[in-house]
Amino acid sequence: MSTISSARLLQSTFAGSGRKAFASRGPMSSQCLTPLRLRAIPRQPAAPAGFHSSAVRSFKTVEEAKSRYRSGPFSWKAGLLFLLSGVGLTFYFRTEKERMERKRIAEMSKGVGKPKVGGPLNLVDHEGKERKDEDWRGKFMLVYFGFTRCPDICPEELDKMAEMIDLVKKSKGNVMTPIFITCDPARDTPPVMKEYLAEFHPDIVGLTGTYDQIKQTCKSYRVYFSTPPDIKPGQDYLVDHSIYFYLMDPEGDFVEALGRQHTPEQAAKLISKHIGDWEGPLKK
Ligand SMILES: [Cu+2]
Repeated sequence: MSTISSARLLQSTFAGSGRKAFASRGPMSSQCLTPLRLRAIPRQPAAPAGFHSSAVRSFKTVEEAKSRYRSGPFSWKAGLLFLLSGVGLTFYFRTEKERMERKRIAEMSKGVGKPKVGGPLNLVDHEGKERKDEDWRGKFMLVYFGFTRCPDICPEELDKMAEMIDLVKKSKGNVMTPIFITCDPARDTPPVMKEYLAEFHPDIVGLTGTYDQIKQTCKSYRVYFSTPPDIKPGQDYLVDHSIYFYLMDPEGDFVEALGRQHTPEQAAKLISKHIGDWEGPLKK
């Protein structure tokens, strides 16, 4: 009689204290469960070996298993995904903003009535050949104004230009013609230009012309031009010029002026991006 009542008391204790009591059952209760387990065994092999059953078994308590399932959707994987998509979106919007800004700059001079930079060229190259800007249609042009007797700025800028040419070629191929236009046509004849430019890069095309042709070209590119006309042989004079690389698109329209604030790497990157934005035909 006393054994039955104590067993009943034990049962009710289990019922009242819930799962924790269930988990911390002593040797007595495991004895009670034995027949049940034996009955369950034949059904076990039907499940894929070590899949669901082992996963459930690895949790020490039901509570722990439940909390593990609950924390599932907010695991480190979900956190990482959230973070990555955030970074991705930020990157996308930044790239898109940059692209729109480049496009705005590139299209500024394309519109009707907008101030034009650049225009028709009608000059002579360093080989003595007559050249027009149409000769380079289908390619970007990188135009620089200077003079061969320039003591420091031009050599420095032409070294930079050479670096830019190689970097752009490496990333986009041979799609850009670098051009050096002299502001000192009296002294910079084709042979002088040829010899001078060979020191910097074989791709650079040197352009010269008459005083009026050069003056007109500088005016159309908005380059400050101070060279006096009618220079007598041996006369000293000052040549001044703006220090910009003018990027022109394959239709001959001005894209952007790159100044001294850009390193060759930064300039090449910007040029390559403009080339990447270009949707029209491009000569390789
Ligand atoms: Cu110079």
